[in-house]
Amino acid sequence: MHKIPETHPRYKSLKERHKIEEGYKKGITHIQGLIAHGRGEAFDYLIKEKTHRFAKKAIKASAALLLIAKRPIISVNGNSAVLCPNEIKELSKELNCKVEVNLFYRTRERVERIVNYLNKFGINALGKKAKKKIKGLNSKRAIVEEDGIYNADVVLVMLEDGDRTEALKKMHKKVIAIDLNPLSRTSKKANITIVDNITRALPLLVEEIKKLKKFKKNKLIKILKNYKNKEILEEAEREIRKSL
Ligand code: PTJ
Repeated sequence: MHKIPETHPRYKSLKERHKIEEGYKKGITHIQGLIAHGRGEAFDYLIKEKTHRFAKKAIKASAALLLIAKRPIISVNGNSAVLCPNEIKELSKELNCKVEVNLFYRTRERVERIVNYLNKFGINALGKKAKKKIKGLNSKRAIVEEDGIYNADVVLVMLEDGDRTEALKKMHKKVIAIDLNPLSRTSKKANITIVDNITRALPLLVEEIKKLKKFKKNKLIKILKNYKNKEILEEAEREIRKSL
C-alpha cells in the first residue's frame, strides 16, 4: 500500500482512499465503489468530518433497536468490507448476530472473495448460499440467504441504494442505515439513519451497545419512542447548509 506520512493533514481521509483502492485491486470493492466513496467524502467534508449530535442520537437509537431485535443482521458490501472489517467483527460479537455479504454488483466470485476476506478477520459471513429473493426488488441485492437477511427483523445497511431499504421495510423489517448523505432515498426511507462516516459511526455504535446492554427493555423502548428520524435528517441538513 502507498505510504502516507502520518503528519499529513488529510492522513485519515487518504488512508481510507487507499483502502478502497486496495480493495478494488483485490476484487472486493467494485469500481463503482470508488465513485460511491468519493460521494461520501464530499458529504463528509460538508459535515466537517466529525460525528455530530444528530449522528450520536441516531447511534443511541440504533443500539437500542439492535438490542431489542430478535434476529438482527449486518449487511456488508465491497466498501464496508475493506473500510471496517474489525468494527464489523466487534459489532457482530457484541450483538451475537449474523453478517451477510449482499452486493449490488453481485457475482458469485465477488461474494466468495468478500466472504473469504472477512473470514481472515474472524467473521463467518453468510452470502454464498443465497437463494431467497426480497420481493419487489429487481437488482441483485434482492438475492439473500433464508437464515440471514430474509428472516432478519432488523437490518443494518451501509452504502445503500434506496430501493432495497424500501423493499426490506415492505417485508416488515426495520432498517438502520449509515449514510453520509441525509438527502438520499436510503436516508429518508430507513427507520433510523446515522448520518456519519461508517469508519467513525461503527466504533461508536459498539460502545453504545456495550453501555445500553445494562438497560432494561422498557428503557430501550423509551429511547426508540422518543427518536424521530425526520428531525435527525433535518438537523443534518441544517449542519450542511451552515458550512456552505
Ligand atoms: O454492493 P457493491 O459492493 O457491489 O457496491 C455498491 C455501491 C457502493 C457501488 C452502490 O451501493 C452505490 O453505488 O452506492 P451509491 O448509490 O453511490 O450510494 C452510496 C451512499 O453511501 C452515498 O449516499 C454516499 O454518500 C454514502 N457513503 C459513501 N461512503 C460512505 C458513505 N456513507 C457512510 N460512510 C462512508 N464511508
